[in-house]
Amino acid sequence: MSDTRIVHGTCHHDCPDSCGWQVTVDGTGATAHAVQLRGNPLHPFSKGELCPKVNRFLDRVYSPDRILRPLRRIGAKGEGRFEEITWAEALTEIATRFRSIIDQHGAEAIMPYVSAGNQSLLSIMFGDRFWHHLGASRVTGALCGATAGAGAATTNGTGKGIDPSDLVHSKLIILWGTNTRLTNRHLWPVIEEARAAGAQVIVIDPLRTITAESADWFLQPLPGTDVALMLAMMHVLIRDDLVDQEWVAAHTVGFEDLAAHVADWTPARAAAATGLSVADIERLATLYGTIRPAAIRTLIGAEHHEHGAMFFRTLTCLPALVGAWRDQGGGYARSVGVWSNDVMDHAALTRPDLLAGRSPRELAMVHLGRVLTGDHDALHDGPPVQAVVMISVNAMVSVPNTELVRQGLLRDDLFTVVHDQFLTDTARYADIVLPATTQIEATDVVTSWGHLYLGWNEAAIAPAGEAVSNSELHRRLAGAMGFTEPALFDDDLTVLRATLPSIDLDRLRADGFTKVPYPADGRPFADGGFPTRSGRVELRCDALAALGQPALPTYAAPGEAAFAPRFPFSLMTPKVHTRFLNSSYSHLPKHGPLEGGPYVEVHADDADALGLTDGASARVWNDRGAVTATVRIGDRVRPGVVAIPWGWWAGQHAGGSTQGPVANSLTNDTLTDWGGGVAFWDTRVALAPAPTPA
Ligand SMILES: Nc1nc2c(c(=O)[nH]1)N[C@H]1C(S)=C(S)[C@@H](COP(=O)(O)OP(=O)(O)OC[C@H]3O[C@@H](n4cnc5c(=O)[nH]c(N)nc54)[C@H](O)[C@@H]3O)O[C@H]1N2
Ligand SMILES: Nc1nc2c(c(=O)[nH]1)N[C@H]1C(S)=C(S)[C@@H](COP(=O)(O)OP(=O)(O)OC[C@H]3O[C@@H](n4cnc5c(=O)[nH]c(N)nc54)[C@H](O)[C@@H]3O)O[C@H]1N2
Ligand code: SF4
Ligand SMILES: [Mo]
Repeated sequence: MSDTRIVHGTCHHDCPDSCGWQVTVDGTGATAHAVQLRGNPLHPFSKGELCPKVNRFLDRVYSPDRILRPLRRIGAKGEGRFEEITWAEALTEIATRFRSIIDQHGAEAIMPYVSAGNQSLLSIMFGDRFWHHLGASRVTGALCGATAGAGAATTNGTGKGIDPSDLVHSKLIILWGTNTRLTNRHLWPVIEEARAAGAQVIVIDPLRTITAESADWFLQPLPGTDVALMLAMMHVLIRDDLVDQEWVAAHTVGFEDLAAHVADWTPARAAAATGLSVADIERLATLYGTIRPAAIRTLIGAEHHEHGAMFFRTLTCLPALVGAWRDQGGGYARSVGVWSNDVMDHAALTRPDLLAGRSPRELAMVHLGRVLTGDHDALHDGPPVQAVVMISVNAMVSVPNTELVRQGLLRDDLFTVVHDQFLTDTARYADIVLPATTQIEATDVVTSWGHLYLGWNEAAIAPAGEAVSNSELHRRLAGAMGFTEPALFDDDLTVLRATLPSIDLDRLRADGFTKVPYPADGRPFADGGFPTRSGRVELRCDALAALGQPALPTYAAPGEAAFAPRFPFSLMTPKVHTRFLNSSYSHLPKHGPLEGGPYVEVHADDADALGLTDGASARVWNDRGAVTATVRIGDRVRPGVVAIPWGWWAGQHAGGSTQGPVANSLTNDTLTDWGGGVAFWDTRVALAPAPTPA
């Protein structure tokens, strides 16, 4: 039909694949209706395929549960009773509360809390302008990625690594703490292609994931012990003369110190720490020292530990020792989002100059619960947080130590605003809920962390109801506050032009994607050139002293291990479900119900010892909280380790209360060693058969 159009877009989810899509739209203007959304076959990475989450994206867009108008709470916090109000009323109420908080406590008593529910540029960062101008507390660190980047940057001076698509050239691929087939599915064909050409694929993960099941070889260390494994690999590489001495001499510092340091890291010592066999450790090191090109692929999972940065700091020493960077398809491949920084003017987007010389207090993103409950250390002795504005985050499902967050959100004197598409577990605690657009309702640009293409996202339909994009939200907040600073009101295209000065936006808009600069020979560090202080790979990094960290890669057990006598099991809370993306989708009818329901996976030996049977109910608890879940006996976990897949909302758990606990009610909110991430997966629990309900 003549008024059917195809509109190009890019998936906004916090997912490395940043797939290109095409929306088929009937009609124009306010009545335009999206009738189909499918992969863009021309997209160089996703090649026309989406995933089981986003294949049903239009069900999300047109869900009867979308929030379409601003809401004001009329019930108790958490209860979920709201009345619809106008935008004018909502904005007036927010501005009035903000002004009175600023008068009494200063602007630092206001905390913006923004995560990557939409990782498009404007969505995630334009708002910084408003918060800077307001002088609100700044939020540091992240639930995701900050620790991995910071750890790698210690060794290499940058988070930059090789283009994952170049794994097609590798002969050895180590998937270390990444579940490629689930979390990065469009990379899997690349790995299969390498394998068809003779590559070996090794997976190292405490969980037997679907990726582990597809590997040539699977190694299952105990959670959080990989640094010991890496140190023993170094020991073997040095002992057996498998080090690329020429490359090491030219492009690293500290080799002699490292060699002395790992001299007593024998495979036997690492075997005791990791639960792996000496033979496996020897074999892994030998394969890594003898096969070229050798790539280590990792993403985020392994950063979620107290010593998460040390994992990445140590891991990035390995490619240097064997000179893996020499080869296309050799080296370290993690987030390539850093390459798009080369075309981005970050300051033009976020405008730190709007701080006007002020330096507002910094609050750790990870410590949301501690901050909201008035912990003085977490508040850095500054004013209590009196208002929190949550954007693109479902904190009551995604943030560690959820019960502490709940305590905070229940505070009568806390003013909470949530901007989302749905009445999430978090939105239930809001005083004001504001409706957010979906990705097909707003124009933006997406940088990818799994490939080298920037993606254009054109609005395909008008916003549903009175929903607004994140950028429009911040323009409205600025208006309501009576601000006159022009930068707070810039329109989307103006901001995108300033942010991507070297990119031809008209061309990007027409094509849908464009590649960011990357060395043509695929060997970014073949001849060194690392942006560290020494200009070399820092096997010894003296700058770490300033962070209270050892200069050489060092293994330490997590603090939580001290609880082992009371809480004998190590708890993993992984992404497992193919139909979920983080906290999103579990509440939708074609997603949650098809994934079965929350469960706890237990090894048969432990289940026997505890009297747990498959399909029965178990209570899992620690000092932070308790969760009841169905027992699944299986071999995905080692004895001593249990796993509760994450992403379910409270109401989907036993008991069905929307204010009940979730997996993160149990998790550890300790900050990572550096980088400001979370030790989700250094969590100890106990479990027992659940009492049968009366
Ligand atoms: N136990 C445990 N916890 C974890 C993890 C784990 O593995 N285990 N993983 C962690 C990781 S890696 C991450 S990234 C976080 C993710 O945690 P979250 O950031 O909470 O996750 P998402 O579900 O991606 O997105 C959050 C919300 O953003 C909303 N949203 C989507 N688009 C927009 C938009 O354009 N505007 C607005 N305002 N809202 C929008 C969605 O509706 C959704 O409710 O969770 C972390 N938490
Ligand atoms: N289907 C689906 N895809 C997703 C997401 C989703 O929720 N669902 N989330 C998206 C997001 S936000 C992100 S950040 C990425 C994450 O992508 P990945 O990092 O690949 O995924 P994770 O499942 O968080 O972690 C990967 C693996 O790390 C392992 N791991 C944990 N601790 C350790 C350890 O100590 N040592 C080792 N060796 N491994 C460890 C976990 O068991 C897990 O299998 O995925 C994205 N893609
Ligand atoms: S969630 Fe990931 S795999 Fe699915 S469409 Fe979006 S970018 Fe692609
Ligand atoms: Mo993430």
